[in-house]
Amino acid sequence: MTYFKKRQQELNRAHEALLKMSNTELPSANGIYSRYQNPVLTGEHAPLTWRYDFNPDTNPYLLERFGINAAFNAGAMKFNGKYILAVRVEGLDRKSFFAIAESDNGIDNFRFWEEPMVIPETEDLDTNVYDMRLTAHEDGWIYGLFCAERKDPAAPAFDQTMAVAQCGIVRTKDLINWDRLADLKTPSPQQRNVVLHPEFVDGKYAFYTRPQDGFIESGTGGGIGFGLSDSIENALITKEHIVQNKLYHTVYEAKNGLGPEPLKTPHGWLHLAHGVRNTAAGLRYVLYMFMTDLNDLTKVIYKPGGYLLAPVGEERIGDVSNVVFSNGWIRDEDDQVFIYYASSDTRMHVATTTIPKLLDYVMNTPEDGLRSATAVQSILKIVNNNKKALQDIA
Ligand code: M1P
Repeated sequence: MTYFKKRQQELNRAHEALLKMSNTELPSANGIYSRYQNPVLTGEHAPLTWRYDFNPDTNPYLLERFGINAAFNAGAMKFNGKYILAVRVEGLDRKSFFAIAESDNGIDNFRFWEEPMVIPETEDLDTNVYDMRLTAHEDGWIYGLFCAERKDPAAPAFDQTMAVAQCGIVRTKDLINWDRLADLKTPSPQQRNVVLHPEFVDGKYAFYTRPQDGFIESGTGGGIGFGLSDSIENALITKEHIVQNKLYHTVYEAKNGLGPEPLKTPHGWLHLAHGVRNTAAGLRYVLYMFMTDLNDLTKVIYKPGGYLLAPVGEERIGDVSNVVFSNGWIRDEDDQVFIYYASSDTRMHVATTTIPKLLDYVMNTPEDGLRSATAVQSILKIVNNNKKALQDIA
């Protein structure tokens, strides 16, 4: 057998073994959700046909021609009975693009479709695109809202880092053919983490935004915002209302941003978001939840204190360490919920739970009293309740 053939076989064998690897639910310590043993997607899951030229004449050593660095921050939805992820795939060249991966059960055997997504551009060409949120809107379209990043035209010649992030919008009916609409316009110079609400509000399109002064630093801006637009083709928000602000000495002290589209329940809209705080070791990203009123989307009615999910073990290590980030979850017909989250801007994981468990968590976890003394009071309340509860059981 030739060197080429042998190497091709070995590449195929290892890749198939990775794609067919099953996942195992891990015991849940907090009872709220279960993690799984393996990531559901990594850069290594990218099809070999994207990465290698399999023509022995043009690639006799069968070298990798287009390396993939990471697969993370995926939007999610159920489509034609499959669990679909719209993954942020990042090449070795640091450019991200989107690609769909699907699985039959949502926890393992995710496979990328044959080709990455082709996203049309506006006249203002995108340098980098990432973090797509999928929304099946009641207008009948599936929307993908993502961050479109370009070099800041105001950057001085020596500065190669200043960038402007805006919200790009695409829509589709089949997840294959995507139309690009105009970028969302808002009063903020920077927008990331924009999410489209699945229902019309007062006959308008409703957006969750994240206004910021700078590309990295939130500055005087920040918080999870909310705004309405008459049109989706030329989306324009003139007034942003802050729903969830950054708050001193919380897990969202430095910045926050909404994750996936919210889930409607009889009690209110369930939201998953990320919160960021600064530490001596750099920024730390965790996931947290809150609930808004069914009739007033700007009114937070429950906000459990602290985080829902923080990076543990190998999740803590990667390209941008100490980060978990989620922009996709799927609620099944039986109210099972699949939370897709990325760790350290490197790989994708799943955590499973149910709507009743999330409701219980969001509605019954003590709020952050914002002081050490109030934390002790929260514990004492539980301890005192337990004195009676445990006596009743005994
Ligand atoms: O590197 C962590 C995350 O940083 C950004 O999120 P935010 O805008 O909230 O700071 C995004 O670039 C995100 O993709 C990334 O995971």
